[in-house]
Amino acid sequence: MYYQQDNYPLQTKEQHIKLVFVGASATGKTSIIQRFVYGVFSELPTTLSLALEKLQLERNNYNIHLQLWDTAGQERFDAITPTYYRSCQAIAIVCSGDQRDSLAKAQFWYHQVRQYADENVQIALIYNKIDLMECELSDSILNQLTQQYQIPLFKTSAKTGEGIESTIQSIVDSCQVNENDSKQELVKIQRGRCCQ
Ligand SMILES: Nc1nc2c(ncn2[C@@H]2O[C@H](COP(=O)(O)OP(=O)(O)OP(=O)(O)O)[C@@H](O)[C@H]2O)c(=O)[nH]1
Ligand SMILES: [Mg+2]
Repeated sequence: MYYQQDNYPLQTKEQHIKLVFVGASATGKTSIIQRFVYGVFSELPTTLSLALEKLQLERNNYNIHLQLWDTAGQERFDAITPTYYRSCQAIAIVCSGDQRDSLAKAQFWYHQVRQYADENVQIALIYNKIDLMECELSDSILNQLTQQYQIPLFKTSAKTGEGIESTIQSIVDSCQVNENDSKQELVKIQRGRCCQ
């Protein structure tokens, strides 16, 4: 419960946000989520089934129940992934400079999301591994794609943490019902994890 200065209880609104991460294998989906939720970066096995992180976030008068759905990027799982789009508010499509085909794969995911997800779903492109010196994907190619699809582009490094909080914060913002609320830092107050 949150109180205003005059001690009248402030009405807290609840919001549920399901954010699904898709993208080619080894672009860093799991690493981004682990960095955001636990603040760590470590070598992880490839994802072979859906992993789900649950967080409760406090933001202004909102109690946000955020679910981060981590999908398997290997092609053999491509047919399963759309089943996770059901009732999701946002989808983050991840690509990275060291995965040569990951932008083409991002285009594939974009069209699949448009086909299977709710038409109001928020879609974002995340370009991960910006700490790497050699990047296969130029800014102009990335901007061209995001302009064409009219989706925002975020740049992150799960390794250094750069852009991780602000990216997820922006995606959560885009799902917020009341756009007039002033911005505050997300405060993580609860965590939970499960797998399927
Ligand atoms: N340099 C660098 N390496 C990263 C970064 N993010 C992830 N990696 C590495 O990239 C590899 C793949 O990372 P994952 O997070 O497992 O990738 P994923 O997209 O979840 O892959 P799948 O589970 O197979 O779909 C691992 O070796 C990570 O350590 C980053 O920001 N910078
Ligand atoms: Mg993974």
